[in-house]
Amino acid sequence: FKVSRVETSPIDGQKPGTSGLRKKVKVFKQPHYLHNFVQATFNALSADKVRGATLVVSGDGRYYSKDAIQIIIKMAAANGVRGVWIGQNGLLSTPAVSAVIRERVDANGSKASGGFILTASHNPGGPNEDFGIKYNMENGGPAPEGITDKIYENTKTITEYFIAEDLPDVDISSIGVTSFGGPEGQFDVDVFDSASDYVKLMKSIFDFQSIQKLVTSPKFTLCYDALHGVGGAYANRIFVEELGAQESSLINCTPKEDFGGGHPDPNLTYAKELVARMGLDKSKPQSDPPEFGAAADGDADRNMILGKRFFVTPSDSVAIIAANAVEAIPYFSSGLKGVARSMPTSAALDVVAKHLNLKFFEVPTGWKFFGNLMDAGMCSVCGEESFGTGSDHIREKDGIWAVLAWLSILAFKNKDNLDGKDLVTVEDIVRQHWATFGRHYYTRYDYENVDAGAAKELMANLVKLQSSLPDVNKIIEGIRSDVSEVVQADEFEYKDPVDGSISKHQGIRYLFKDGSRLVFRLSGTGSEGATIRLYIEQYEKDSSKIGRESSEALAPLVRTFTMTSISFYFSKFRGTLFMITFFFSVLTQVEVALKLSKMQEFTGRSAPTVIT
Ligand code: VG1
Ligand code: CO
Repeated sequence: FKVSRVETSPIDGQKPGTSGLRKKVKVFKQPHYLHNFVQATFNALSADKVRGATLVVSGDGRYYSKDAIQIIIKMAAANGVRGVWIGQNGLLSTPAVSAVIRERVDANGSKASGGFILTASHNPGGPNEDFGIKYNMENGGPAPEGITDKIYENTKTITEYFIAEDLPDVDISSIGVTSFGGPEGQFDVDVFDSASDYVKLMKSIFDFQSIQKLVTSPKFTLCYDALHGVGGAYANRIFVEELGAQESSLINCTPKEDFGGGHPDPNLTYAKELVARMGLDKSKPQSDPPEFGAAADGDADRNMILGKRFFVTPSDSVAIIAANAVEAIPYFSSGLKGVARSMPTSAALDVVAKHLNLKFFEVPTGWKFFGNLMDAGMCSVCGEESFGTGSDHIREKDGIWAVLAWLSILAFKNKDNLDGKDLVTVEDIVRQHWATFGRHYYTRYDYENVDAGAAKELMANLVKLQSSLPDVNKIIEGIRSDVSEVVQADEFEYKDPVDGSISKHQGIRYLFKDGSRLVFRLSGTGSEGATIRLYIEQYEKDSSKIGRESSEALAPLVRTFTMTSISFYFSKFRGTLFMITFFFSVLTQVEVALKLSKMQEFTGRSAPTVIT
């Protein structure tokens, strides 16, 4: 092949967000759009990570992935890359990319020095929906801010890119190596099985035999919902072939370019079919729901964990995994090096860390901040409130890992119960955890696609308020007198303990004397307008009060809702038991938060778009 130099000019708005560049497919299809970003990435890396290097390119299989893969192959060839590895049909989950970068060695003995992940994660896919791209480094983790800033700078000054226009499209549907000759020698495209490296890694972490005993026990049933994302490419191999689950345990496990028209986000709003099967939808009563349920997002790095008629909050999930890891998961048998959570995630993990005397870190939102801690051997288990959980086995959050972690805990707690005694259920495990460590009531309100200018003003106003705590407390007292006092209010700033780098403006915090927190953040993963996230948390140690509904417990921070919001929720969520439960929580509103932030004044919204 020949190398063509193509003249181009900068395109606005190519700033990578929390997890890469995410835009509508239509935006990505504009001339030079993807090309500029890929070349800007190559130019941001040191030359040895490009020339002569091996790169992974794959993703969740969403619409436009196949075209993007062919473009990136041609650009990699033209930029002197030696080999590109592609998961069959372009499919690799985000955690599998991380695993492949870290673990895979090809027939020439080469390892990858990084990779492009093609996904917009939990955002819908299809011609009118989202596409995304991000670069992961040699450690298998997302590029740190130093690199993503450089990529963005490059997109603002780019004048040219390189591409092997005459390189034929490579058949990525069949496994095998295709070689081409270029000006700098041989160039290989290696199409390999999407699952085998990942499955091998999982088998080295967990005790598959004991999980299999649980899964095949007649007393135990499970349901896994991949929401038509790439998780489906792993679910059959792991849950059915390796662990002996019935095929009927898997739903929506065929990866689709448009996720079947759905929203591949594993929460109680979007994972409808699973939520119904687990007996959490009152309009569809189930006589005997499965013992265990889980769902994944488009790229299978997120997870939702459910028990029979029971929801496990992601903040609790990571705390419970950390509390049980050493006993239940062989990979951790010699102890945890430390644990970490993102700032808006509830402090359930903090309490476990304290009890177990573990190193603990609070980092900004986004997985890239955990990577440095893990590389330095300071952190084993970490998680985010946004349904992300993982460990230092890779450098991404890992949806299937989280499911296997929960199955390991269930298998361990039930090792003597499989014939005879009653099973210890998911709900039992969570309630026991609350009884030991206390409970963090938690909820998140998202205001999606609001006017970007208004969102900025709202945030600026909250920051301005922070200059005087007495004033803040006066305002809050005017809103409600039964809320405890704000003792600290700031914008979260993080100094990386490993490399000393500083990340500013990572969310606005209001910390109350009784341990409650209100956090406000702007999302960095949306593709249109702005999304304001409001996180509300309250800690309860009194064991007589840990069994309440979130709504009841959060009441001092909340109040009666306006009629418009009530009818909104009623029409949107009518029918599900969970939503009925939440209906009570929305009958009360996050009054302090909303009045303090002047949410409705700034955004014109009387209700959030999604509650998790
Ligand atoms: C969201 C979540 C964050 C997560 C990120 C990427 O970011 O809040 O916790 O790490 O998505 O997850 P933001 O900036 O929109 O709040 V994924 O599964 O979309 O890669
Ligand atoms: Co994701």
